[in-house]
Amino acid sequence: MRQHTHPFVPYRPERYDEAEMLRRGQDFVAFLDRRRSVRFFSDEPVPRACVDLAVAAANTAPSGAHFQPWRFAVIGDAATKHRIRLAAEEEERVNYEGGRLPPEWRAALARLETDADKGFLDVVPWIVVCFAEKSTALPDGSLRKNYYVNESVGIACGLFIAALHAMGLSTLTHTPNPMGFLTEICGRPGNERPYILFPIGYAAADCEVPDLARKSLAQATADHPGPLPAADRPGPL
Ligand code: IYR
Repeated sequence: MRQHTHPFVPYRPERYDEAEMLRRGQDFVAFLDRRRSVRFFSDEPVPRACVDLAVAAANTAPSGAHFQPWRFAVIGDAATKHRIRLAAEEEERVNYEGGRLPPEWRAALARLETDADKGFLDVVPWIVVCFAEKSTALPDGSLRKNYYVNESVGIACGLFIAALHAMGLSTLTHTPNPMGFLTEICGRPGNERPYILFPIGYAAADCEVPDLARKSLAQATADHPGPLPAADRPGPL
């Protein structure tokens, strides 16, 4: 028996035979590979319970020191969604039309056909803003520093996105820049900073997405002993 200074409990994750491991892995990849970021949403209502389940999924993420430095603000009222849209568009107009996005960045975005119009923020039934807590206020009033905040919150957001996909819902990893306005609109304290804004809903019946390909497995893998074959070398984005 190991000696512990703190409570530990047994953990026995599922095991599968190798054929079953591969089958499950393939199914999971196929499921994730069907996900796309969406900018054309339906205004059809989505149960709040679905959003709550996505937050519950995010809340399973590993985190630095298990400090779980995330907060998901859930917004469903039309007036607040509209305030967010107006503030996001104001910033994005400076980006797209005011020259704040450098030419290289604009060129990288061209094939996504994004612009300063964020009308989807009015259309979606839900907006969720993930906030990252650099520090957390403890019940005794003191501030506890959090560790690996970006890594932890990034993983949580990945699980959040996957959970929405599992429920047949769509979202967009939206980062209106700068997004300090979300702190005020969502009424969050100063120790939290807006991390990602997620419009959430069903994809519109006539939704389209850019015709993009994912990197091949070889391009995504770094354990090749020699240089990648030319065909597998990452090309220009
Ligand atoms: N935040 C802007 C610009 C933008 C930046 C990247 I990098 C994208 O992948 C997409 C958009 C916007 O939301 O339009």
